[in-house]
Amino acid sequence: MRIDVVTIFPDYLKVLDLSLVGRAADRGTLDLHVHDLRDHAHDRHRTVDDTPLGGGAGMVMKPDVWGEALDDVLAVDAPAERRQVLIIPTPSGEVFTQRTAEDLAGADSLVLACGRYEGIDTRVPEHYASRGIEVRELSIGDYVLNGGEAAAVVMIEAIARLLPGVLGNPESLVEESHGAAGLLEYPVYTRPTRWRDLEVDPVLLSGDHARIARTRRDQAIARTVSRRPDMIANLDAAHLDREDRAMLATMGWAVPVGAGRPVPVRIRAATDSDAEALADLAARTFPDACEHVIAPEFIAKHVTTNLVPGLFRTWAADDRVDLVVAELLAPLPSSQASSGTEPIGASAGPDLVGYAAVLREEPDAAGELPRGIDPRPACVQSRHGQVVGELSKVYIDSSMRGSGLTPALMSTVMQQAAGHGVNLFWLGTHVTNKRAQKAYKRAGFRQAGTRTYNVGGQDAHDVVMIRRTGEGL
Ligand code: 6SD
Repeated sequence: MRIDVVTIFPDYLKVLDLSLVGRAADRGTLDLHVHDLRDHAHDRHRTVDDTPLGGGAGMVMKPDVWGEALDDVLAVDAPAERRQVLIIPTPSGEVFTQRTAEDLAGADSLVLACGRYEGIDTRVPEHYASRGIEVRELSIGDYVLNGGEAAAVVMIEAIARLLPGVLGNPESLVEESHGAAGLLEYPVYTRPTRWRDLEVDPVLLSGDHARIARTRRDQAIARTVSRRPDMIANLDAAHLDREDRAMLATMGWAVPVGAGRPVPVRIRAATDSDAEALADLAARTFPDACEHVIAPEFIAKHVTTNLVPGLFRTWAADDRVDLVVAELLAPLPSSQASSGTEPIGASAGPDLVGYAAVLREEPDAAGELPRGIDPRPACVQSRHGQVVGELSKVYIDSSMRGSGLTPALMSTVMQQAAGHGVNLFWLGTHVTNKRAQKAYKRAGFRQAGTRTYNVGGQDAHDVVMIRRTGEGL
C-alpha cells in the first residue's frame, strides 16, 4: 500500500519510522511518503493560511495551496481498479473505527491531508469529491487536536497493522477488542501468578480450556457492561449463548424474546410499592407453570385467592422473606410487550418482568411461619443448625423467556437469603415442567423426592428439589 501525507510539519510523521510501521516500510509492504505543504506556497513567506471569510477567530488554510499539493500527490488518471482514498482528519468528520481501518486497509493508496489552524477551506474536499475521488473526512474521537498530524499517525498505525505481513502474529488480529464480537477484550495476565498480593483467577491455571474460554468471555462481558454500555445495547442477540445471557442479566441487561438486542433491566429487592405490579405479574406467569395439567378454573382460583397484592405487601414487610424483582428500565418495542393491549402510560407502576422469593422457615413472635410458605416435604430433611428456605419461586414474564433473567433472579435471591442465614433451599415444581427442572438443575438443585400440592382445591404432583449453599455450582 502507498501512503502519502501532506503537512506543514513533516517531522511529525517521523514516529512512523519506528516500530512495526517502519519495518513494514523497510520491507516494502508499506510505501510511505511525507510531503511539505509549504513547497506549494509561492510567496516570500510561503504562506499557507488566510483570515476566515465572514470573520471569526483564527486562520483557514488556503485552497489554492492545498489544490496544488494534492494535484501533485493524487494520481488523477490512475486505473479505475486502483482504489485511492483522500483522507482529511477533522474533528467534524465521521468517526474512524476499527471498521473504517479494515475498510481502508483494502485500498491501494491513501493520501492524508493534515490541516492546522481552523482547518482547510471546505471547497478542497468538495472539489476532489466532484472529480470522482473517494474523499473521507474522518475524526479519531470526540476531542480537539491542534492539527491533523497526530490523527494521521493514529489512522496509519491502525490501518498498517492490518496489512498482510505487517503484524508478526496475525493470530492476534482475530481475538482483539473491537473485533466482530462486539465486546471489549478480556483482561490478560502473565507470571508471576501472585504479584503484590494480587492473584489471578485459578481457572486460568487449570488447563481446562472450555472453562478458561467461559471465564474470559464472562470477564469480557463484565468489562464491556461497566465501561461501554453503548456496545452492550448494540450486541447482536444471535451471538449470545445461554451463559452469556445469564451473565448479562445479572449485570442489568436482558434479551427479550424475539428481540435482536439486550435491553436494560434492574434486579433489586421488592418494596411495598411493587405489590400491585407483582400481583399482575404473578397472575400472568403462574398459569405458565401448570396450565396443561391443572384446569383453568383451579388456576384462576389459586391466583385470585393467593397471588394478591396483599401477599406481596406482607412479603415485602417480612424480613424472613427475600423477594427480588426484575424491572424493565425502558419500555419494550410494542411487538415484544406482553401487555400490548394496555394504552401507553396506563400503568404508572414499575414494569416488572420477573420475580423470585425465598421464604425462610422460621416462626415469628406469634409462632407463625411466613405467609404462603408451603409445608416442608418429608424428603427435605434438615440437620441440626440448618436454616431452611423455600424458593417460591422464579416467575418470568413470557416476553423474557430465555433472557437470562431466570438464573440471574435465582442467584440474586439465593445469595440474599444465604446472607440471612438460609443454607438449605428447597422448591416444588410440577412433574411435567421439565423446562423448569432443567433450569433449577443448572442452578445447583437436585431432585430429592416428590410431593402432592394443592392448587385451588385440586391436587398437583410436584418434583421436590433441594440445594445446600456451597453445593452444586
Ligand atoms: C486543524 C485539525 C485536524 C485539527 C482533530 C481530529 C480529531 N479527532 N480531533 N481533532 C483535528 C484534525 C483537529 O486541523
